[in-house]
Amino acid sequence: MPVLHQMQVSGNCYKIRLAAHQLGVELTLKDYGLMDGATRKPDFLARNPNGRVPLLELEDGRNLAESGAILWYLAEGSRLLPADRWQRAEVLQWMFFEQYSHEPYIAVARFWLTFAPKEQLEKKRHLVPEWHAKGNAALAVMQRHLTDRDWFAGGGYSIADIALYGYTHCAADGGFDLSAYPAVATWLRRVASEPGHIPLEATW
Ligand SMILES: N[C@@H](CCC(=O)N[C@@H](CS)C(=O)NCC(=O)O)C(=O)O
Repeated sequence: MPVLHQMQVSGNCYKIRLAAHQLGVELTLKDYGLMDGATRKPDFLARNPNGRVPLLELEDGRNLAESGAILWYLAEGSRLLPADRWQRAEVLQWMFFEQYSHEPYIAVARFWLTFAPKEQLEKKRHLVPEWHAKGNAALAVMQRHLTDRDWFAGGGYSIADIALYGYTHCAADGGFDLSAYPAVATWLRRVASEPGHIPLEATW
Protein backbone atom coordinates (compact mmCIF):
# COMPACT_ATOMS: atom_id res chain seq x y z
CA MET A 1 0.00 0.00 0.00
CA PRO A 2 1.36 3.54 -0.76
CA VAL A 3 2.56 5.55 2.24
CA LEU A 4 1.56 9.20 2.68
CA HIS A 5 4.26 11.00 4.66
CA GLN A 6 2.25 13.78 6.25
CA MET A 7 1.34 16.20 8.99
CA GLN A 8 -2.27 15.82 10.10
CA VAL A 9 -3.01 19.57 10.48
CA SER A 10 -1.46 20.49 7.12
CA GLY A 11 -3.98 21.50 4.46
CA ASN A 12 -1.55 20.33 1.78
CA CYS A 13 -1.62 16.83 3.30
CA TYR A 14 -5.39 16.97 3.82
CA LYS A 15 -5.84 17.49 0.05
CA ILE A 16 -4.23 14.09 -0.52
CA ARG A 17 -6.23 12.26 2.18
CA LEU A 18 -9.46 13.77 0.81
CA ALA A 19 -8.78 12.84 -2.83
CA ALA A 20 -7.57 9.34 -1.92
CA HIS A 21 -10.65 8.74 0.23
CA GLN A 22 -12.98 9.86 -2.57
CA LEU A 23 -11.12 7.66 -5.07
CA GLY A 24 -11.06 4.59 -2.83
CA VAL A 25 -7.25 4.58 -2.75
CA GLU A 26 -5.94 3.15 0.52
CA LEU A 27 -2.93 4.85 2.07
CA THR A 28 -0.80 4.18 5.12
CA LEU A 29 -0.22 7.45 6.98
CA LYS A 30 3.23 8.21 8.41
CA ASP A 31 3.04 11.28 10.63
CA TYR A 32 5.65 14.00 11.21
CA GLY A 33 5.64 16.77 13.81
CA LEU A 34 4.84 20.29 12.66
CA MET A 35 7.74 21.96 14.45
CA ASP A 36 10.37 19.27 15.10
CA GLY A 37 12.30 19.55 11.82
CA ALA A 38 11.95 15.82 11.08
CA THR A 39 11.43 16.47 7.35
CA ARG A 40 14.82 18.26 7.22
CA LYS A 41 16.79 15.21 8.40
CA PRO A 42 18.94 13.22 5.90
CA ASP A 43 16.64 10.17 5.68
CA PHE A 44 13.67 12.34 4.70
CA LEU A 45 15.76 14.57 2.40
CA ALA A 46 16.77 11.42 0.52
CA ARG A 47 13.08 11.03 -0.38
CA ASN A 48 12.35 14.74 -0.98
CA PRO A 49 15.30 17.13 -1.25
CA ASN A 50 12.84 19.98 -0.60
CA GLY A 51 12.25 18.65 2.94
CA ARG A 52 8.47 18.98 2.95
CA VAL A 53 5.32 16.92 3.20
CA PRO A 54 3.05 15.71 1.66
CA LEU A 55 5.19 12.99 0.13
CA LEU A 56 3.72 9.90 -1.50
CA GLU A 57 5.91 6.78 -1.30
CA LEU A 58 4.83 4.16 -3.81
CA GLU A 59 5.08 0.41 -3.20
CA ASP A 60 8.02 0.21 -5.64
CA GLY A 61 9.98 2.78 -3.58
CA ARG A 62 9.48 5.84 -5.78
CA ASN A 63 8.67 9.10 -3.96
CA LEU A 64 6.50 11.96 -5.23
CA ALA A 65 6.40 15.38 -3.56
CA GLU A 66 4.18 18.48 -4.02
CA SER A 67 0.48 18.25 -3.25
CA GLY A 68 -0.54 19.21 -6.78
CA ALA A 69 1.63 16.54 -8.39
CA ILE A 70 0.34 13.90 -5.98
CA LEU A 71 -3.28 14.92 -6.62
CA TRP A 72 -2.67 14.69 -10.37
CA TYR A 73 -1.05 11.24 -10.05
CA LEU A 74 -3.87 9.84 -7.90
CA ALA A 75 -6.68 11.36 -9.97
CA GLU A 76 -5.45 10.40 -13.47
CA GLY A 77 -8.19 8.40 -15.22
CA SER A 78 -10.78 9.15 -12.52
CA ARG A 79 -13.85 11.39 -12.22
CA LEU A 80 -11.67 13.95 -10.35
CA LEU A 81 -9.63 14.81 -13.47
CA PRO A 82 -11.38 15.48 -16.79
CA ALA A 83 -10.23 13.77 -19.99
CA ASP A 84 -10.88 16.83 -22.14
CA ARG A 85 -7.70 18.77 -23.04
CA TRP A 86 -9.16 22.23 -22.29
CA GLN A 87 -10.74 21.15 -19.01
CA ARG A 88 -7.46 19.54 -17.88
CA ALA A 89 -5.70 22.84 -18.59
CA GLU A 90 -8.37 24.65 -16.53
CA VAL A 91 -7.67 22.25 -13.64
CA LEU A 92 -3.99 23.16 -13.86
CA GLN A 93 -4.81 26.87 -14.10
CA TRP A 94 -6.51 26.78 -10.70
CA MET A 95 -3.94 24.46 -9.13
CA PHE A 96 -1.14 26.84 -10.14
CA PHE A 97 -3.23 29.77 -8.85
CA GLU A 98 -3.57 27.97 -5.53
CA GLN A 99 0.17 27.45 -5.20
CA TYR A 100 1.25 30.95 -6.30
CA SER A 101 -1.53 33.34 -5.23
CA HIS A 102 -3.43 31.56 -2.43
CA GLU A 103 -1.46 29.05 -0.34
CA PRO A 104 1.59 31.31 0.29
CA TYR A 105 -0.68 33.81 2.12
CA ILE A 106 -3.71 31.88 3.43
CA ALA A 107 -1.83 28.76 4.58
CA VAL A 108 1.13 30.77 5.87
CA ALA A 109 -1.12 33.11 7.90
CA ARG A 110 -2.85 30.04 9.38
CA PHE A 111 0.45 28.42 10.30
CA TRP A 112 1.87 31.46 12.06
CA LEU A 113 -1.34 32.67 13.73
CA THR A 114 -2.62 29.24 14.84
CA PHE A 115 0.28 26.80 15.21
CA ALA A 116 3.61 28.62 15.58
CA PRO A 117 4.98 29.41 19.05
CA LYS A 118 3.96 32.94 20.07
CA GLU A 119 7.55 34.21 20.43
CA GLN A 120 8.28 33.14 16.83
CA LEU A 121 5.04 34.75 15.62
CA GLU A 122 6.19 38.08 17.07
CA LYS A 123 9.17 38.04 14.65
CA LYS A 124 6.73 37.63 11.74
CA ARG A 125 3.98 39.95 13.01
CA HIS A 126 4.96 42.72 10.54
CA LEU A 127 4.13 40.35 7.62
CA VAL A 128 0.54 39.66 8.72
CA PRO A 129 -1.02 42.69 6.90
CA GLU A 130 0.64 41.60 3.61
CA TRP A 131 -0.56 37.99 4.05
CA HIS A 132 -4.08 39.28 4.69
CA ALA A 133 -4.06 41.68 1.72
CA LYS A 134 -2.76 39.06 -0.72
CA GLY A 135 -4.93 36.26 0.73
CA ASN A 136 -8.02 38.45 0.45
CA ALA A 137 -7.07 39.25 -3.16
CA ALA A 138 -7.03 35.49 -3.87
CA LEU A 139 -10.41 35.02 -2.16
CA ALA A 140 -11.82 37.87 -4.27
CA VAL A 141 -10.62 36.11 -7.45
CA MET A 142 -12.35 32.92 -6.27
CA GLN A 143 -15.52 34.87 -5.44
CA ARG A 144 -15.62 36.39 -8.94
CA HIS A 145 -15.05 33.03 -10.63
CA LEU A 146 -17.71 31.23 -8.58
CA THR A 147 -20.40 33.89 -8.99
CA ASP A 148 -21.82 32.09 -12.04
CA ARG A 149 -20.18 28.64 -11.73
CA ASP A 150 -20.41 25.68 -9.36
CA TRP A 151 -16.81 24.41 -9.77
CA PHE A 152 -13.39 25.81 -10.62
CA ALA A 153 -12.74 23.82 -13.79
CA GLY A 154 -15.33 22.96 -16.43
CA GLY A 155 -16.81 19.51 -16.23
CA GLY A 156 -17.56 19.35 -12.50
CA TYR A 157 -15.91 18.67 -9.16
CA SER A 158 -12.19 18.03 -9.67
CA ILE A 159 -8.80 18.12 -7.99
CA ALA A 160 -8.81 21.89 -8.68
CA ASP A 161 -11.62 22.16 -6.12
CA ILE A 162 -9.78 19.87 -3.71
CA ALA A 163 -6.56 21.88 -4.06
CA LEU A 164 -8.39 25.13 -3.27
CA TYR A 165 -10.57 23.61 -0.55
CA GLY A 166 -7.52 22.48 1.44
CA TYR A 167 -6.75 25.89 2.91
CA THR A 168 -9.89 27.91 2.03
CA HIS A 169 -12.15 25.92 4.34
CA CYS A 170 -9.90 26.71 7.33
CA ALA A 171 -8.93 30.26 6.26
CA ALA A 172 -10.53 31.65 9.46
CA ASP A 173 -7.58 30.08 11.35
CA GLY A 174 -5.39 32.64 9.56
CA GLY A 175 -7.68 35.56 10.40
CA PHE A 176 -9.67 35.64 7.13
CA ASP A 177 -13.40 36.46 7.19
CA LEU A 178 -15.19 34.36 4.57
CA SER A 179 -18.54 36.13 5.11
CA ALA A 180 -17.25 38.72 2.62
CA TYR A 181 -17.15 35.98 -0.07
CA PRO A 182 -20.63 34.39 -0.24
CA ALA A 183 -20.05 32.43 -3.46
CA VAL A 184 -16.90 30.94 -1.91
CA ALA A 185 -18.85 29.98 1.23
CA THR A 186 -21.54 28.31 -0.92
CA TRP A 187 -18.85 26.45 -2.89
CA LEU A 188 -17.26 25.23 0.38
CA ARG A 189 -20.61 23.68 1.36
CA ARG A 190 -20.94 22.18 -2.13
CA VAL A 191 -17.49 20.56 -1.86
CA ALA A 192 -18.28 19.22 1.64
CA SER A 193 -21.44 17.58 0.23
CA GLU A 194 -19.54 15.53 -2.37
CA PRO A 195 -19.66 11.74 -1.86
CA GLY A 196 -16.79 10.44 0.24
CA HIS A 197 -15.89 13.83 1.71
CA ILE A 198 -13.87 13.69 4.93
CA PRO A 199 -12.92 16.55 7.27
CA LEU A 200 -9.33 17.63 7.88
CA GLU A 201 -9.33 15.97 11.31
CA ALA A 202 -10.19 12.50 9.92
CA THR A 203 -7.25 10.11 9.93
CA TRP A 204 -9.06 7.99 7.37
N1 LIG B 1 4.15 23.36 -2.36
C1 LIG B 1 4.16 22.30 -1.39
C2 LIG B 1 4.21 22.91 0.03
C3 LIG B 1 4.51 21.84 1.08
C4 LIG B 1 4.67 22.44 2.46
O1 LIG B 1 4.80 23.68 2.63
N2 LIG B 1 4.69 21.53 3.44
C5 LIG B 1 4.82 21.95 4.82
C6 LIG B 1 3.60 21.43 5.61
S1 LIG B 1 2.12 22.17 4.92
C7 LIG B 1 6.05 21.29 5.42
O2 LIG B 1 6.40 20.19 5.07
N3 LIG B 1 6.71 21.99 6.37
C8 LIG B 1 7.86 21.47 7.07
C9 LIG B 1 9.12 22.17 6.68
O3 LIG B 1 9.10 23.07 5.81
O4 LIG B 1 10.14 21.81 7.26
C10 LIG B 1 2.94 21.40 -1.57
O5 LIG B 1 1.92 21.89 -2.11
O6 LIG B 1 3.01 20.22 -1.23
